[in-house]
This record gives sequence, C-alpha cells and structure tokens, in this order.
Amino acid sequence: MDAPPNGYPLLRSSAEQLLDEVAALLGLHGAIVIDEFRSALRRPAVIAVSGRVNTGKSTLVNSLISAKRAPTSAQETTALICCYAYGAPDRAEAALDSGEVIPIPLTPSGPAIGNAQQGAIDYLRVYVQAAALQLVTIIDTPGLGSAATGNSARTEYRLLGHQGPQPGADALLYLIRDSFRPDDEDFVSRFRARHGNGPAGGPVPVIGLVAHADNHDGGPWHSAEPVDMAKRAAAELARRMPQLTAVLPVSGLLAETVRTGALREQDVRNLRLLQGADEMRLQFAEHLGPPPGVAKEDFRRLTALIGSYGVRYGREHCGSAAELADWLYERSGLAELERALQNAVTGPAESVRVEEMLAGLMAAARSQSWPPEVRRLIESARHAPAFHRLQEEAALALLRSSAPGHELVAVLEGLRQADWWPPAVSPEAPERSGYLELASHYQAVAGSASTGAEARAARVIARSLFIRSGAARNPA
Ligand SMILES: Nc1nc2c(ncn2[C@@H]2O[C@H](COP(=O)(O)OP(=O)(O)OP(=O)(O)O)[C@@H](O)[C@H]2O)c(=O)[nH]1
Ligand SMILES: [Mg+2]
Repeated sequence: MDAPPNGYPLLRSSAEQLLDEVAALLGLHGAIVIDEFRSALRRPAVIAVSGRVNTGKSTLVNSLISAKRAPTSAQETTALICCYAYGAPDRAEAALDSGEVIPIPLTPSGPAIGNAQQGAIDYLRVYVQAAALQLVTIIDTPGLGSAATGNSARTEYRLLGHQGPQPGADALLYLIRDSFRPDDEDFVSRFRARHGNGPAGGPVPVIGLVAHADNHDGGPWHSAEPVDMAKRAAAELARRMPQLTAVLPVSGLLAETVRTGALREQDVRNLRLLQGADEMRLQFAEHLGPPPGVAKEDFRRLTALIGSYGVRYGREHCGSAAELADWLYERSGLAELERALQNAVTGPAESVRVEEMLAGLMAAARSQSWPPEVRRLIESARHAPAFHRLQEEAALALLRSSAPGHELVAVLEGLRQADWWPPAVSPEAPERSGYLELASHYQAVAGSASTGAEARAARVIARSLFIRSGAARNPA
C-alpha cells in the first residue's frame, strides 16, 4: 500500500521521533525499554483474507504485499494458512504442531513444503521486504467449502476456534464470488464473535469483496461493463448485510498485475496495437488468431495479465504504461480497498499503538523515576499538533458510539485526509482565513452542543482546522 495521504504517517514518525528524543535523554540507562516501546509501536495490524475455494484470495494477497509470493492457480491451491510479514531477506519458515519453527525453501512459486511434512505443519510464515508489510501482516487461508481436503476445517479452526496468539486478526477481507450464502454469513458472524473489537474500538472490521469483478455478470464481452455491475452488486450486498463494514468490488487479477510490476512496456505497446481491432476478433482470438500485428503468445500473455476485460477496456487507457497502471489500479478496486483499509484498520491501529506508547512512557517515567525533563517532553508531546490525530480518533470513537449518524462523524472521518475540506464550502485551495473562519464556526457548535460527545467532537474539529490553517497559504 502507498503511504496514506493523511495525518497517520506524521503521527507515526512523530512518535518515533519522540522515542529518539527520550532515548537520547536517558542514555544507555533507557535503551532496552525504549527498544521495547519501539517494537510495540511498529507492530503491524493483522488482516486475514478468507472466502471459498478459488475466489482469488491468494491473487489478492499478492497485490496487497506487492509481490508474487502466494501460489495461485485455477485448481484448489492454498493448503496451509500462510502469514506474510515484513522481513529481510525474503524467506519462509514453517511453524510445526510441536511448536518448533523450521526454515523452508522459498521458491519463485511460493514456500516449498514436502508432502511428508505437510501433516505436521501448523502454519507457514513468509517474510517479504515490501513497504506495505511494515503496516500490515496479511494472512492467506485455504478456501472454505472444500469437502475434499480438510483444508477448510484448518481455516475454520485457526480463524474461528483457536485461542492461541497466532494468528489473531484485526480485520477480515471476505471474498465472495457468486452469492453470499448462509454459510458465508455464518463464517463472518463467528469470526466477529471470536475476535471481539477491532482497532477502531467497534466490532472487528469485516470488508466483503465482490471478487472477479472483471468477469462479473457475464464477463467483458457482454454489453454491461462488468466492473460497474460488480459495483452495483457490492452496493446491494452492503444494504442487505449492514454488519459488513464495507462491500467493494475487486479484481485480484488486475490488482496483482499492477502491484507486482508484471506489465512490460512491450505489453502496453501490444495493447495499443489492438486499439482499432474488431471486438469479435478479440473475443474469439483463441480460435481465429489475434488481430494482425500481435503474435499469438504476446496476446496470450496480455490476456493472462489483464484478462479479457483489460484487453477490451484497457485499450482506451494505454497511451503510456503509467496511464494503464493508473487505470488498472482504479478499476481493480485496489485503490478503494486500500482507502477502506486505511480508514477501518491501519489508521485506527496506528492511533492505538501511539496512544499505548504515550501511556506506557508516562507510566515508565513515574515508576522508574525518569528525570523531570523527560516527563515534560512526553507530556508536551501529547498536546503537540503532530499528535492531534489521537484526539480526532478518540472524539470520533466517542461520537460514533453515542450518535453514529451525527454529521460531525463525517467531518472527523474526512479529516483523516490531509487535503479534505467540508463539501459545503469546498474552495479549490482553501486559504488560511477560510480555515480560521471554519474553525470558529465549529467552536460555536461546541458551545451550543447538546451532548458531551458532540461538544468534544466540535472542539477537536476546530483545533484540527486551526492546525491546518498554519499550513494553508495566506491570501495574496
Ligand atoms: N479474471 C480473474 N481471474 C482471477 C481473479 N482473481 C483470481 N483469478 C484467477 O482465479 C484462479 C484462482 O485464484 P487464486 O488466487 O489461486 O484463488 P484462491 O481463492 O486463493 O484459491 P484456493 O487457495 O484454492 O482457495 C487463478 O487462476 C487466478 O489467476 C480476478 O479477479 N479476475
Ligand atoms: Mg489460495
């Protein structure tokens, strides 16, 4: 995932900086305890990916970790739960039922386990040096609903029943192919019951994904645009299943291709050569041969990378490799999914980690009698603008729990984006005076608020706008 465009990276780096400053004041004396705070702060959120066999879980996992590490195929593929975590060098290990952890080979087609070992393995762990994994650990799972292999039972046992520390999850991505059946619903409810609260304080987030969006509703050769149809299906499912945090369409195939950098310049040139081609010819290229100018193997490669959907619709967006990549990122649903994860999982998890770090530092300062200047440093950090995100998150959680539909909830959610501006007064580039005016509006709202949660939310929003006014341009 790219660095999110809002206050979270600032929060994280400010927290790291505070630890550096405290460490410098404490010297060797505090090195061990500060290292512990640092690793707790860096602990990634854990996201599990589940759904029926062949829904595209591992393909989506590859796109989320920006590397083709999870094996995928048209057959039933994933046999063991596999955690993808940040680490260098790239490597794999197997956690055995006995508790022992052993290194195993990591090949280009994934972690290699001998058949003989499989029965004794509890789960696999793959370390990948991908920036996205600094924020999240992703758990790929064997598909549900497979009667043949017993792998489904393993997923259910691990994600729903087992109480041990590994692998717990802060969120679930649940892929749906055709319809959301009663046993899918049952799995999601049991997952929620098992995992309690999520990082934002409410129930653990479960995001439903209408998978294979590029092939939705008859696929790309029908008259309706499949991704648009998948969007409609997602909206309909969201209405029917309010317990899902969000429902989004996703094409793991397009997402994997764009995120793993699999497209070459030559693929983009080949796609461009298809721009004027007859659609019948494209649809039946396997039998009729591809349109003139494009070799059969190049056409096959293109179809394997971006599907028939990408071939049909991507032709209008392939002026350059960058243009095609942007289009794929958006149409794959990955852009929206990453925003949803940022809002529901990684952003709130970051706030919780920083909150815990500040509380832990204060407690350590008291119990270990750290010098007064260290205590002052920690206390003043809590009120510094760089840590104001924490106030926004706390005010949001409080207002959501008492009045989820309140208009200030949307304002606090919007503030998670650095360039957000309330829709009613949206100028192209807000000026300093605009921020200040709006800040005083929310100050007035706080004064006339009817509940404590509303007053706190309005006060926090006023300060957020005041802080932003410092970064805004002054009128000429
Ligand atoms: N067209 C299209 N094909 C996809 C998409 N996602 C996955 N596939 C293909 O579907 C097949 C199954 O994908 P996997 O990612 O292995 O599915 P899985 O859910 O991990 O399967 P199991 O591990 O067996 O449960 C592969 O051939 C993928 O290339 C998608 O969004 N669109
Ligand atoms: Mg799989």
